[in-house]
Amino acid sequence: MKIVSDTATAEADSDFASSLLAGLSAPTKSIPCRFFYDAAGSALFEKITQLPEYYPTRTETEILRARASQIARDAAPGNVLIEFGSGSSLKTELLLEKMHQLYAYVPVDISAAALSAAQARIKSRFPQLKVLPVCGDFSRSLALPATIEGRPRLGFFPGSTIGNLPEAAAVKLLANMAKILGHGARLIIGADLKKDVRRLISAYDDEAGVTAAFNLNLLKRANRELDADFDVSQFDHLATYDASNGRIDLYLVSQAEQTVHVLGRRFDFAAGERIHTEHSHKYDITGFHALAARAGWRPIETWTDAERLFSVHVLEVA
Ligand code: AVJ
Repeated sequence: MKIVSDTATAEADSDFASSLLAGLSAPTKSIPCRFFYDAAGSALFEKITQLPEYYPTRTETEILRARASQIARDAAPGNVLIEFGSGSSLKTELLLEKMHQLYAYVPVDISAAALSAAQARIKSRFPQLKVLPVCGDFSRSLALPATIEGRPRLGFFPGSTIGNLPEAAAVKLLANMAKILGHGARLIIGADLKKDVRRLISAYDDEAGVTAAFNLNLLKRANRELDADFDVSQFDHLATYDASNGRIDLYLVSQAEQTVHVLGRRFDFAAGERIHTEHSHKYDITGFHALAARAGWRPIETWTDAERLFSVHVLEVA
């Protein structure tokens, strides 16, 4: 596989160590949510997407299935589909099935392993399709393959992954995507919608405890990879809704006063003390359009499901 690489992957190994030490040293403890996705965490996330309470994946998939033909019809002939993050095979395949005019599919991911898995999957389903993987960090400057120069571009950023970012960072990422894709490009992006708080919280605190296991896996991962000694049974999963910021927050709550060691450093926890592990922002449609506009995107279309649980937007670089 030909991979356009940058320095980001080489830094990934020490990233968990330095981020965890920094996050646990701060007055308000936190661990960045990107560390959820080791092999165990990715498997747990797959299970989350199947949960009865977790509506986003199935709702977005339903919207894309209903709109795939329209998306294909609206796409310029000879265009290139550029997916930011390559983990969402089913949703991508729904588009690729209909986009017979596509010049190439360009999955962009920071993980070379995730990219080659995605490439193999897409190649076996669509043997004729040109797949041009790019290994790199799409929150930084990133070069697309030279062979797609001058071709119309359609970006794809499903999953409401944008919701992980606070407002300023979300604007920055969307602006960077506009820069990567270039003038006149379009972006199909999924954004979870505001709704009844109980419904929101149950999506992040399911009956079967899969989201709890997903959250607690951060501590297990630290034990596996960073010689940490978290007693995982002494931490609870907590999901709250912060109405003023319009977001779900995930925490790990220390059940007791305890001491933990990570890479030889000592961290003290008070009973009830929290480690913040994830933001998941929820939007209304006008709010999402305003956010996109600040990043240089003009809304073209917005689609939702009948229950208005989730939204998919088509944006164009203004
Ligand atoms: C992958 C960021 C969209 O925020 O809903 C699911 C991650 N965390 N359950 C989300 C997640 C807990 C998910 N995103």
